[in-house]
Amino acid sequence: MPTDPDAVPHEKPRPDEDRSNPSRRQFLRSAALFTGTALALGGGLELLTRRPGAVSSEEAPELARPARPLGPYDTSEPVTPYAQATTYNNFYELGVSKDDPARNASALRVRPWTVEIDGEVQKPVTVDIDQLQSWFPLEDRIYRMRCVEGWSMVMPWLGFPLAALLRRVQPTGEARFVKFTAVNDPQDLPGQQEAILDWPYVEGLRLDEAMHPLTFMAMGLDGKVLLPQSGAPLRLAVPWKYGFKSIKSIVRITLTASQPETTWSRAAPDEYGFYANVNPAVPHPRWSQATERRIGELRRRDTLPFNGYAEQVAGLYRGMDLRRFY
Ligand SMILES: Nc1nc2c(c(=O)[nH]1)N[C@H]1C(S)=C(S)[C@@H](COP(=O)(O)O)O[C@H]1N2
Ligand SMILES: [Mo]
Repeated sequence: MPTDPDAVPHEKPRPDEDRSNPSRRQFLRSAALFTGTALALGGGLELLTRRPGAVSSEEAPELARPARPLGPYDTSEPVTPYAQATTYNNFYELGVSKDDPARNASALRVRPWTVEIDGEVQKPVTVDIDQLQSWFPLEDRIYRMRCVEGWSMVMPWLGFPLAALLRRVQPTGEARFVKFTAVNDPQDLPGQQEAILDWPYVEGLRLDEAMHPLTFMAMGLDGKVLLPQSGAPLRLAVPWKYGFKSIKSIVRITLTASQPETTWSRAAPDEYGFYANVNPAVPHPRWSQATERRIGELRRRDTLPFNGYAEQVAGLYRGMDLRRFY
């Protein structure tokens, strides 16, 4: 058993990567300049959209927003430095090493981008990402993020509650779950040229989890438009669940009557369940979940039930055996 889960990726063994083609594509992409456009947002905010793949972390466009006091859902813990949050990532479509997603970022084309919302809804829609963003004022949320590998961060997201989007499309009486599908572009995404996982990456939530006010759709981080490695242009942030639930680069949201299959529970059903609520009392089969290392810190700290959000979310699971529904 590994002594430092941080050092052990949570996937099974993988084939060697062929980096020759991806790096050539990356070079060609980076060479192409992207013209910026400004667009007005509801709530009087202004967002500068450029293709984030074409900019370095330091130059990511700022999302102007008013300074504000901490809200009821924010942690007051120190935020993980942006340089670390954008260079230490899990995003297997862009490679399996922690620094692969940043290095291969330009392989992800984030415009044009459409999101399809379908299934058990009265108003299905396929919408351009910039239009989708204009529907909702951007909010800040400073959330803890705990990866099942045993490391954690504090992420200052910008985005909107998933509930606002779901209300807009009006779930039918049959809707019980929400399925999310990530980008599928094996031509361009180096990780999708490998059989690391079944592509595209899919995730799911129960409808009441999806409607919870903590469940957030992020489009920005630390005042800037999301970089590809963070899941641009649209990702989920569910702070009381292990990080793999927070699917990146979403292209489709489908409301369903039955529980959807999810990528990690399909890959290793004994290791990853559908719920994946952070639970220090239930070890992963190959390592303990009792403690974690906050990125930027040396000493490990205790992991909290529901990642510290028990007060807000434990009620969703009343009467459920959380060892069985892991
Ligand atoms: N599409 C997609 N989403 C994904 C992943 C992935 O490989 N592909 N990795 C997940 C895992 S395991 C974690 S811990 C978080 C990491 O988010 P971060 O890199 O922004 O910290 O993204 C999650 N979302
Ligand atoms: Mo993770």
